[in-house]
Amino acid sequence: MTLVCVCMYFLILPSIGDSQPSSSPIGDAHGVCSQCQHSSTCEADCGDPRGYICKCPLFLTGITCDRAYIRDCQDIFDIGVTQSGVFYIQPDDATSPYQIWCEMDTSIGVDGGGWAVIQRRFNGSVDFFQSWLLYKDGFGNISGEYWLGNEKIHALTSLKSYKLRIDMTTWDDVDYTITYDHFSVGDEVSNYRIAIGAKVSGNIIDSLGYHDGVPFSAMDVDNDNNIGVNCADYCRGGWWYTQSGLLNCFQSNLNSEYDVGGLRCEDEEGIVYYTTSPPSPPEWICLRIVTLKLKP
Ligand SMILES: [Ca+2]
Repeated sequence: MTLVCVCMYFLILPSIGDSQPSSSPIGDAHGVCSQCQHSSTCEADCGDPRGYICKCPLFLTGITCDRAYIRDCQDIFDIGVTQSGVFYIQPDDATSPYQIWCEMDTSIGVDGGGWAVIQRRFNGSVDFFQSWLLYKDGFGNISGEYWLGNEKIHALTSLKSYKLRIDMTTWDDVDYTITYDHFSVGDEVSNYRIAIGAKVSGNIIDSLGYHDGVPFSAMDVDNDNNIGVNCADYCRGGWWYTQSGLLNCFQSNLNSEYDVGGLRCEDEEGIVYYTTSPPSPPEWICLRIVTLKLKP
């Protein structure tokens, strides 16, 4: 009897949250290739009992490419990868691998390379006024604008202590940066409560510390302490909104709606970051580009 070994090559480019087995119409029809996961490629192999093998992308392993053996972008940087791009990682607390943009640019000095990007915005192509569930799972495009997802951020920051760096560019093309010595996000039971350390460097004041210890809120889940107002709905984003005294909802609102041209900046709408601390009168910058990234 002649063994006929028929498999199709295919490649699926997944979006955020992709953890389902890859599939192809022909593969599914014959039960072939159905176990290859993530963006692995199925290849005919008559020496394998399944008749095929899954060829894994970089850093994925297992016969179905179901897990990653790299935990964060620093691990990738440490083995000599210096090109920024999309990679699979799997922190210890993550149930499956996920994709993330690793920024390997060393031009920013001793801190360059090994940064795991958890949020990136630069052209307004992705709507950030989203539900709790989407903020939980993540949304957008890993090669473009995205929110990594609170579950994935929690898994990553449970691994070890991470620094947070925020890079910002205004509509007037002024660059700002700030680095904190610690950043972590709790689990869903804590409502993804944020913990922010101290500012260690940068050319702008700390306006994220105001949100330290605060649970996350989204358009459909109000965890802020502003009675009668859902800050996430009112301020058009998903963030660690809070109220302190007469201050309202935020000192930074980096997941708010993308305000092209900063036209609503005067009304503190759009992606906003305060440049003054209470009790000084509020002044703020409105942003065209913002990135949040983590490094051990
Ligand atoms: Ca409220």
